[in-house]
Amino acid sequence: DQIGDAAKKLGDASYDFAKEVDWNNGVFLQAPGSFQPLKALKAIDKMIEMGAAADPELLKKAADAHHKAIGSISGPNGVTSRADWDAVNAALGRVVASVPKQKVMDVYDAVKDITDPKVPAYMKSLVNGADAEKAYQGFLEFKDVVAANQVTTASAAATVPTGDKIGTAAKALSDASYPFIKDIDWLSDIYLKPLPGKTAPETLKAIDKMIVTGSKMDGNLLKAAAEAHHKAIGSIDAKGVTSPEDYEAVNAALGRIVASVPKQTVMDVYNSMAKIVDPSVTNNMFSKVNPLDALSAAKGFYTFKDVVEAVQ
Ligand code: CLA
Ligand code: PID
Ligand code: PID
Ligand code: PID
Ligand code: PID
Ligand code: PID
Ligand code: PID
Repeated sequence: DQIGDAAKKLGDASYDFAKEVDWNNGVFLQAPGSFQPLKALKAIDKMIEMGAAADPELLKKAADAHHKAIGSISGPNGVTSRADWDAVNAALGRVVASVPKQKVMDVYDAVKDITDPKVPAYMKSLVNGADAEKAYQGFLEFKDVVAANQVTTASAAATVPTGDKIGTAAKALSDASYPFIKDIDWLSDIYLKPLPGKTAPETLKAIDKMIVTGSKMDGNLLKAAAEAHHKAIGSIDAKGVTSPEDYEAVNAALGRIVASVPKQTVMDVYNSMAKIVDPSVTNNMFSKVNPLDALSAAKGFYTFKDVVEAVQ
């Protein structure tokens, strides 16, 4: 297709740049400017809306391309192979083309809003500037091909199951865990702190398991889960906490996407996360909330998971 061909040209223009970026640099965990959680949540909300509008099959293929690319990483900078670099660009170009232009621009504008204008120049200073310029020229040509292949209307909303066992169980889980949700400091910057003692390549292994899981999930249910998060963001209070109803809808939606993949796939995520999250991190989270609320939430979760497993 045209986007695939254009991605090869983009690769010619951008792979030198890709090799010079230190993908393992911890700086990419930081906010790209001053820390503004509510504004950052707005930017993420725009990404969620774009993800919900994207073609689920193309999202799956993009996830597969990322998984494959992780498998061909070499060298200290963590760069993938030239062929996989091109394949990721092609897959993302197709995802972008599957949503109306305005949804893409909304992400761009919201990210710009939380990005200090000095950040791009700083990023450029870490690589060969001429190669960054060459990559950008390549991107500008690529985006014209994407625009020429872009849809003009958004896809239909997801179909949301009703009256199912997971929906009923989500009500009980949400009643048991909403007090815990209200105890959590959602606007803290602690969630952007590095995981103690873990390197980027180690962390990427766990993310890879999530990518593999996401690719196997039912596309309609994933879309529904993204829509539920978007709605929940719309009802947050000043402390970032969503309404009880929207929280319940998120739990139901996540229970359904978990049930749409084999148990072992879910356990692979859990086990890989357990390898990188030191118990001190979990204990620290626990120390900041009312312990009775956390225990009630945990009890609710362990009951909920049996319902999910029975449907899985
Ligand atoms: Mg989410 C999970 C935040 C968007 C899909 N997500 C999580 C949690 C964290 C979070 C609260 C990971 C850390 C953790 O396990 O804490 N997500 C979060 C934010 C946003 C977002 C702030 C921004 C909008 N997510 C989002 C989108 C999607 C997902 C758009 C795609 C549709 N997210 C997704 C999945 C999962 C998460 C599939 C998880 O599996 C993970 C999670 O919650 O695992 C348990 C603990 C969890 C909480 C504090 C909240 C849930 C409370 C439960 C139901 C009860 C509590 C149990 C117990 C006390 C703690 C967990 C025990 C542990 C051993 C499992
Ligand atoms: C400017 C001035 C003009 C010239 C110009 C110009 C530049 C415009 C630009 C630009 C626009 C632009 C856009 C970019 C957009 C990036 C979008 C990223 C989206 C990320 C998403 C993430 C996600 C997920 C995911 C799916 C999940 C939801 C999420 C489900 C269902 C200024 C040059 C034209 C770069 C969507 C993918 C996992 C949130 O206009 O004169 O330069 O760049 O998890 O959804 O699972
Ligand atoms: C524009 C203007 C509108 C019209 C429009 C428009 C276009 C927007 C577009 C577009 C946005 C867009 C984005 C693309 C992004 C591609 C990103 C590629 C990333 C590849 C990576 C590969 C890798 C790895 C990996 C992880 C490793 C690092 C690597 C570590 C820690 C402008 C059309 C709407 C194409 C990251 C995965 C293995 C490097 O908006 O008018 O057209 O395209 O090895 O991580 O090692
Ligand atoms: C300039 C002037 C214009 C021309 C121009 C120009 C240059 C702009 C540039 C540039 C922008 C730019 C951006 C770059 C962005 C790279 C982003 C990389 C992200 C990597 C991540 C990696 C990671 C992980 C991971 C998970 C870990 C955290 C991490 C935990 C909990 C100035 C040329 C356009 C290079 C996210 C995945 C392992 C961080 O605009 O005229 O030149 O470069 O380790 O999670 O640990
Ligand atoms: C233990 C001991 C027993 C008792 C027990 C026990 C506990 C087990 C547990 C537990 C398992 C468990 C699992 C959890 C799994 C969480 C999975 C999260 C997945 C996240 C994903 C993220 C993503 C995306 C997304 C889609 C994108 C890709 C991504 C596309 C196509 C120990 C109690 C049984 C919590 C998949 C969603 C946006 C990466 O066994 O005695 O306690 O918890 O962006 O894909 O866009
Ligand atoms: C288990 C054991 C196996 C069998 C199995 C199994 C089950 C795994 C499961 C499961 C995992 C799972 C995960 C669920 C997670 C739910 C998370 C809910 C999060 C809700 C949020 C709501 C909100 C917001 C929002 C953003 C705001 C904050 C809030 C900010 C900055 C165990 C079946 C495989 C259900 C985050 C979105 C508005 C609070 O593995 O043997 O069954 O379920 O307002 O952000 O303000
Ligand atoms: C313990 C002992 C057992 C019993 C038990 C127990 C407790 C475990 C616990 C607990 C785990 C736990 C986890 C919590 C996790 C909260 C996660 C919140 C994530 C929030 C995010 C928010 C954000 C943003 C956002 C984007 C911004 C950055 C942020 C930028 C660029 C010990 C009870 C089971 C509470 C990610 C989205 C706005 C950070 O196990 O016997 O009690 O709690 O602002 O992006 O700025």
